[in-house]
Amino acid sequence: MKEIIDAISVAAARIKKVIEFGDTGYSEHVNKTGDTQLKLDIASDLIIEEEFKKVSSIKSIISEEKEESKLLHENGSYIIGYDPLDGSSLVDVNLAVGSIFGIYKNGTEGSDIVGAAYVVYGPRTEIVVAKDDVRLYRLSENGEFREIKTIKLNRKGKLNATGATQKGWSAYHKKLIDEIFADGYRLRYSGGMVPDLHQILLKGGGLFSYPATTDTPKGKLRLVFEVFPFAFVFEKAFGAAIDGKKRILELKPSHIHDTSPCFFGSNEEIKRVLDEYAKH
Ligand code: P6P
Repeated sequence: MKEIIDAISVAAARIKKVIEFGDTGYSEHVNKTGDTQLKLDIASDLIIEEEFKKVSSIKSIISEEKEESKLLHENGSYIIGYDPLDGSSLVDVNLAVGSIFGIYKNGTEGSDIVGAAYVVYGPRTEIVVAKDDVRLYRLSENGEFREIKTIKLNRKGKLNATGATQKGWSAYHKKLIDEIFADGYRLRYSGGMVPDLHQILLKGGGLFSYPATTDTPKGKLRLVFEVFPFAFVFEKAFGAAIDGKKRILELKPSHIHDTSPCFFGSNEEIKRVLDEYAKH
């Protein structure tokens, strides 16, 4: 898997430059999920595909920006599901964005994931890699990614990242969120999944929620490219990830662009979600 992470590192350094100096305008294309693609989305996707084509262990790639899966190497062992530039619309207000990678074998169900990585393009460019544990790497002046530390979540945290339009929340979801804030948790939400989850991981824990809502009854975040990879990261960092009722990694998408309600966090906060959602 090292060769895949090395390819992600090369792609990340290239995408960083495109973000800093590239055209943040909209293309005339719309992706499978119905999002109008930014030129940055397309440029990032092309860079990642170029770098993955050099890795013979990658059998196929599934990108959020592509309609279908793409075969790269017939004899490869891994399938990579990725979101090349998540939250790209935040670039033009100069907020952090990210790339998300799920590394799968034999399929793209939750149980098929064997590794995950994400890149944060912020004041610094960092990569987090999850395999047996979760490690943070930072881009240094010489262009290399240097290992900084292993990431572990506390049993209980202090941050509450509350996704989705609040007027679409169920009454019990709003009750849960209000009770967590009443216990002194602080709101930390930028609208970028990668920096929002990265902050919870690095600040010791808390809860990120993107629930089912009246306008997104199946949630908004995509299982193969976003939710499974972060579920893998949080579980390897001694936290948890659920859809409100069960482990995210037990889910089996019927289509590569399927979405799910999702909750990522420290074990105590995830238990609060399970307890409240079990009543409904
Ligand atoms: P909302 C960005 O568009 C994204 O896909 C994720 O990065 C982020 O967590 C979510 O949508 C934000 O959605 O509805 O809270 O603005």
